[in-house]
Order: sequence, then structure tokens, then C-alpha cells
Amino acid sequence: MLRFLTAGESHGPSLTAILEGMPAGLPLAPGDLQGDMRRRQKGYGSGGRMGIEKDRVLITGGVMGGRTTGGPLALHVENRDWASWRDRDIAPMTIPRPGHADLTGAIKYGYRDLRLALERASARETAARVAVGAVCRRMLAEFKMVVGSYVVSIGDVAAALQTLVGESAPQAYLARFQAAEASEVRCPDAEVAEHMHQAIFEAMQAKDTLGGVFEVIALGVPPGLGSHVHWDRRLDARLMWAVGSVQAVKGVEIGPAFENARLHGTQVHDEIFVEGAEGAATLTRRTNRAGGFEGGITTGQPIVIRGAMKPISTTLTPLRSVDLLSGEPAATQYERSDFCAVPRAAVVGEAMVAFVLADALIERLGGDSMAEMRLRFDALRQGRLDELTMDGEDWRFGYE
Ligand code: EPS
Repeated sequence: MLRFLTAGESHGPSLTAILEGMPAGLPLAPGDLQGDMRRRQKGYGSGGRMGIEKDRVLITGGVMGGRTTGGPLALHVENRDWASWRDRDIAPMTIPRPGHADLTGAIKYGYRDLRLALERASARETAARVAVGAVCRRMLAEFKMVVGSYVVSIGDVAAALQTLVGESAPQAYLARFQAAEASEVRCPDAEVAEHMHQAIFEAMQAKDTLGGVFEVIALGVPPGLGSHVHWDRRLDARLMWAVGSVQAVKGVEIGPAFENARLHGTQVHDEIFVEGAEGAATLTRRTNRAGGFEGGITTGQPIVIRGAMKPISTTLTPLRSVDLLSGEPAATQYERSDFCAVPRAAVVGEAMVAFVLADALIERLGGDSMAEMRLRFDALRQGRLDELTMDGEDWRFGYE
């Protein structure tokens, strides 16, 4: 339904994204995208590059008179660093850095200089993804859906942030997002944030890097998005793919999935209760260990998805490698990079989640225009008892 492509190199002139499948009639101004572009650039542990870039999105297609047309959106982000590369002779790069796409890229594409792999594999590309995600977020906002994030751990410093449930959960999550926004490591727990800051500082002093875990939460998502009927329609799996595609993310879980795997079934599953008077009785849960999904379909509870990011592969301390020019053992050479990018990766994770949810919503509602979608959104089944009429009679499969 909804798809996007990006193009561009880290130190080339610009990044471009094409977003296809957005319904017509969504109010959209370049200013709507700026907040997310700025958020992606913030975070303690960044290298020098973020002082150079001032990411701004130029919309050059798909929006006329302040509204989407239904045509593909073209989004354009300039690389300010291009100015210092355009007239430069590029030094040869022949020692692959472990953890990067340097070696695998050269094996696959037959590159004769490793920079060709670096330039496109770079997480600079996430600026384009965040531009796309910001458009999707704008669309989701029309249906009162909110996507936010925070950092759960950096290195071995972890915040104890429980999954929130019940009617107060959305407000409490919003408060977490707000607290994370004020933190330079994007952690809502101020005390833990200080320890995270210290851990990053120490890693920098030690000429090393750090990874961590971020959590993306989606609020206000109606039940019934996604499907159990086929592997590629399971929305939890689509979200895992999308978050797992973010550079340096090597693990993704829905809710506390790895913790659940250590427990008994009776401790894990979110029991179902009925609340409210007859005629308006609603099915409710008192826990959300499923992270918002059953059978690959949204339950209507907050969606909870975590991404585990490996430590940045470019380390000031050299790692052992091989010079492909001489075939001799060689130490890696340092290229300017980030020391810890987990706070920024959380914002990229949000963008990917917003994209997948926008896609799922369009799929559920059928979406040529926002006006059509609104009508159908209001008619969605919400999980009230009176919407779930059962036959209560024996029946047969009837296969011959
Ligand atoms: C990156 C290396 C750094 C990061 C870059 C991702 O860039 P440079 O090599 O120019 O110092 O700053 O991220 C961005 C530029 C960005 O906008 O996020 C890498 O090797 O992936």
C-alpha cells in the first residue's frame, strides 16, 4: 500500500526519499517535518558531523496548496558536509572496519575502494527515513495515533521502565516521552540518564563506543490492524522487520518477549475481562505483556517494540583487520563517527514504526483520500461485546 525508497550517499550532495501511497487531502507543510528532523540530530555521544548538518526537508512533489495530492511525495534533505568533499581527492580506503559493510559490500559489489560501501551503508540515510516517518506521523495524528520513544539502556546502564497498562497508560507514556525529550540521552529517568551520560563519556575517554536498547511505543492504535492469516501480513512481524532494518539494530522484540520466554504461560498471557454495563460492555486487559499484538493483529493496547543497537562499529581504538591492497594484517584507521547513537536511533525507530502503522491503517481502511479514511475509521470494530456476535451452535468443517 504505502512504500518508500531513499537515495543518496553520506557525503554526497543530498538525500532523497520518495513516499508513494499517501492518501490525498492530508494537510502537510515542510514545517510539520522539522521537529522530527531536529530530534534525530540531538543526543549525547554524537560525533562532529551533527554540528555541521542542519537537516531541513524540502518537499518537491506530492503536495499542492498545502495538502497531499495522492501522488508520490518527493522529500529532499541537503548534506551540508558535501561542501568539504566535493572538490577533494578521496584517499584510498582498503582496510575494512569490522562491523561495517566495508568488507561485505566489497565482496558483494566488487568495489575497488571501500568508501563506496561506507557512503551508502552510513546511517546518514536515516535522515531520509525520518522525513518519511514524519509525514506518516502527520497522517496518524489525524486519527489521534501517537508514536513516541525513549532509551531503556545504554551499555550496561538500564532504566527500570515497566510496561504501562490501563486507562492511565496513554497519559503516563506521554509523560515518559516528554521526560525523554528533555534528556540528552533520551531516557525519561533523570537519575539513570546521568549514569548513561557518564557511561558514554567513559566510553569516549576509552576511545570506544556503546550500544543500547530503545523502546518505541504507539498509542491510540485501533484493534484489528494486521492479520493472522499469512506470514507477511502479521503486523508485529512487519514492525520487527522495519525496526530491525535500522542501521546497527541487531535485535527487536515485541513487549518483553525475551523475558516472557523465561516464564510460564500463566504468568505471561494478558487475561481478558469484561467491564461496563450490558449493551456497553467492553473487553479489557489488566496487563500488556503481548506488547499490543495477538495473532499479528493489534489488540488496541499500546504497541511496545524494542530495538537493540550494537555499539557503533567505528572505534577510535583500532581493531585488527587486513589491508586488502597488500593482503597483510593491518589496524583499522579511524573515520569520524558517533560514539553512541542510541538516543538518535530511537527517533529513527519511531519513524519506521510510524511508516508501518500508516501502511497498516491505509490497508485496513482503503485509502485514496483522508475523507474516505475518516468515515471508515469511525466505523471500525473496537472490541465491545455487542460487536462480537457469536452463533453458539454446532457446525461442521464441510471439506469434501
Ligand atoms: C555515520 C558516521 C557519521 C555520523 C553519520 C553516520 O558521519 P561522518 O562520517 O560524516 O562523521 O554522523 O550520521 C549522520 C551523518 C547523520 O545524519 O545521522 C556512519 O558511518 O554511519
